[in-house]
Amino acid sequence: MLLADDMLQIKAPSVDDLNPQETAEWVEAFAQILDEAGPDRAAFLLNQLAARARGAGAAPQYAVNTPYVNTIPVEEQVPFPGDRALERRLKSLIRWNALAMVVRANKYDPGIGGHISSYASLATLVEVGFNHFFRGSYGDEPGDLVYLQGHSAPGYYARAYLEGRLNEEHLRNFRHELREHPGLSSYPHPWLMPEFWQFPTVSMGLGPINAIYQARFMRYLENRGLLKPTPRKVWAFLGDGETDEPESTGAIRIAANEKLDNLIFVVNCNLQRLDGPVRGNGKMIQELEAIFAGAKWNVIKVVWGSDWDELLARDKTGLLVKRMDECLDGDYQTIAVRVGAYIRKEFFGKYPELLDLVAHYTDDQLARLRRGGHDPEKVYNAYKRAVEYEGGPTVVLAKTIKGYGLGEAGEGRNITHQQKKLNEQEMEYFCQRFEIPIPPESIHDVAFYRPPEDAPEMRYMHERRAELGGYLPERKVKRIEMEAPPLDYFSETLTGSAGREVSTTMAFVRAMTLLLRHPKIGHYVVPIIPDEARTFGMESLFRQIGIYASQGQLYHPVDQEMFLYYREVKDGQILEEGITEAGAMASFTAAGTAYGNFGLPMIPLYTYYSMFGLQRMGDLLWAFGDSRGKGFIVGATAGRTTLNGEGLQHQDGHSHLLMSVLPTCVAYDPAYAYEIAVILQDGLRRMYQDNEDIFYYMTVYNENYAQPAMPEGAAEGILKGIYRFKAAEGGQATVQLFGSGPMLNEAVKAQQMLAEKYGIAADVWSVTSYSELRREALAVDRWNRLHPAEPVRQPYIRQILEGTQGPIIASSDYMKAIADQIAPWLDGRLLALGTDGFGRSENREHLRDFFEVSAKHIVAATLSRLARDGKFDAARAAQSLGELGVNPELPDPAKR
Ligand SMILES: Cc1ncc(C[n+]2csc(CCOP(=O)(O)OP(=O)(O)O)c2C)c(N)n1
Ligand SMILES: [Mg+2]
Repeated sequence: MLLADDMLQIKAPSVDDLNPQETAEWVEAFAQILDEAGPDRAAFLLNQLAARARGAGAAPQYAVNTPYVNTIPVEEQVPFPGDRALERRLKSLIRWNALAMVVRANKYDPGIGGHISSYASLATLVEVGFNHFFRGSYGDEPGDLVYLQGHSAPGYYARAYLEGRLNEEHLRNFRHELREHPGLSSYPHPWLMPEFWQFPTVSMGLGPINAIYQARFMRYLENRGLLKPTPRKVWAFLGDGETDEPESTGAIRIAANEKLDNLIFVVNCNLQRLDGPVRGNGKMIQELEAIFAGAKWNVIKVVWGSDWDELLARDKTGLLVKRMDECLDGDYQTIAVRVGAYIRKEFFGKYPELLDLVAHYTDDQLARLRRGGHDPEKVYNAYKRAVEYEGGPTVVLAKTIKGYGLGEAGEGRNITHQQKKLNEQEMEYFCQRFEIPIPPESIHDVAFYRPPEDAPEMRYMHERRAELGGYLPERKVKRIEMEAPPLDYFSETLTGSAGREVSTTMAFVRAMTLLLRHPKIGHYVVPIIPDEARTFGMESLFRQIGIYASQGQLYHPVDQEMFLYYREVKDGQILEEGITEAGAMASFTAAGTAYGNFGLPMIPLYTYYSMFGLQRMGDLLWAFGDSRGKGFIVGATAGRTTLNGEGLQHQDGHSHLLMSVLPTCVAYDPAYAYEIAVILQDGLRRMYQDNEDIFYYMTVYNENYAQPAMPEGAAEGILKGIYRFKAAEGGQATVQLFGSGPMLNEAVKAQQMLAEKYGIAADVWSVTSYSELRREALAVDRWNRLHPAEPVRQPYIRQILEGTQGPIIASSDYMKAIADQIAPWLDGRLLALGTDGFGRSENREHLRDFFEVSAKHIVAATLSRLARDGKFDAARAAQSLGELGVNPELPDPAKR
């Protein structure tokens, strides 16, 4: 306990004590300093000694751990300011209603699920927050942002029920979202309950990483003068099991580096996850302390309740702390469920002195010694310190018992996570233990209970929330009032490049630059890049709008003499994230939901290396959709054959397939600069002018080619997903060539080859979005299915192709399944070419040959298909393959 404040404990040296008397003198001298000059001075001296020792090669061994006791000593505690009795009453009622909600749901709908035990362990941790800390608002400014542990949702519903924000029908309809009455979703889902839930936290690990970047984004908004600074905090409640997800701890350094003292993590250390103990053989709180302290977080451990204070005070030899330190989590879990006699024997009985220490305690008293996370006074003090702490983030590690209060029904058991049914005896026990005033027959019915409005606890609850600025969780969204710039605003990208060869990446950067300069909305734009700005040709933005750095630029940049130097500024606009696609995605989430959280219509444009982005952050994207996030995601260096040289792990030929599964994602694979401008403009209109809760995905490539001017009237087709780019010259086309991204150029080349070499007329179409075409067609099909007596409707893809002839040969830089999405509406005419299989390190020409998507392969596929259709001589088609340089006997690239 010597250095609890310093968070460093010097481990016993590994050599034997050669001079015990000398050691004793040193320890005594130190104790005297501690007594007379206080812990700060003592720690200072130790640090001085340690520095000297290190300099002399006598470095002490360090462990980033303090003893297994509370960080805040009793003498530093402040008294609990609330009404303990009323708060206990409220908490008990919430406990009951949460439990009743799950038990009832499963009684009438077996197997419907729900969780009891997580909230049971968390109740004190969140209730102290609700009664004393979580701000609903700061006047007319938004208040705290609280990420609640997802599967403890019944507890928040139960509180909202007491608050009168939900009614009994809601509670009865927990997990019955599709029935008559308003239902409650299983977990926090803003998509499903847009006025209640703010943050979808249930996929473990996403809450913590999103909370970190949320806190940072808040600072970004403040530093850029877009948001008034207030003492608002971001709170994230997470499970101890959840901390095993890499996302939970993977970004904690950022929080410390950015000095996010607006961020508080609370880890509910009930020592259990779903199957069993989190660290049966270890100590989760100590492990987390080391990780967070090592990352320079302020760590506050709340291990023991007040009942232990007296014992610890009498423990003059440090033996009790030693026992606390050596007892493993697996044993703590066992102790939690056993009777007092067991605890006496197994925990205290290890040392006779400890048995003496508790000799005057009854078994009952021993069994009731509480853990810190169930003691409001300890929790209050931890939160108070966390809120007041300056200069960095805080983590509160609170020890609790999973299923607290469930008794035999599951307190601390390994099965507790999935306990959803309690028998009547168990429910009676619960009601007794928490003094729930409902008659026995109502227990049988699993009735909910809400005291009359004028009951003291109800008045207290409302008063507390009124004082803290309103109820939580709540999602209040003001309509965005923004006028999207007209398409003309991007006119320079619409008129073509006059033969100059530029990539769509450059075209996108140009369009983004124009947007950044827009007088009304430019300042809302948030360019987000995980360390590839130079790859994408965005470095001019460094100078133009600066890289956000909360502390400015404290060093002389190596390239300061250059015009485009690496310029970090406090009010910089670019979020340069470093190599973390997940972190960048969390920033994108904070920015893309700022319209809801802060009433600021931020427009994030997140550009990443397409292959690395999506595969890593799929779950974060799903949560982004759930959060009703808006913005543009740009997959750059796209395409399995366009990104040359890089190879298998770099070449993306499938992100469009992955993106197609996200219900609110509108995905495009544009070929030309003007298509990008049309998509960007319409995205701004739909998301920020018409307030649609959708987001965009667009792939851009690094192949340079001449950008044509926008054909008249193409905009509608670009947005719907297809338009005729180049009709056949001279005569009706007998073949239709579809192309996307740079492969549209291959289709144009193929069109020319077909005409010149084989006298075959083909139309060329630019397909900007197979997924949008499919969605529209599915919607039309659905309408037709549900209205069998009405005249049949045609999907857009059929309307646009009406009157066209011949097979359709589609080529893209993506897998064949992308084009196959619209096959059901093409009457068997579609032949898709694509880049299925692993990529290779090669140049574009060889890659396109290898994957059979180049112009010559499009020609070969056309002839082959025409031959099969009886429209072209089969022998000549076979011979043509040779002429074209297509070797039909090569192995299938999809399998190589
Ligand atoms: C990514 C992910 N994997 C699995 C689950 C399923 N799951 C829900 S709760 C849970 C156990 C949680 O344990 P812990 O984080 O310790 O929380 P506790 O319930 O103990 O408070 C699991 C595995 C999930 N929600 N998310
Ligand atoms: Mg747990």
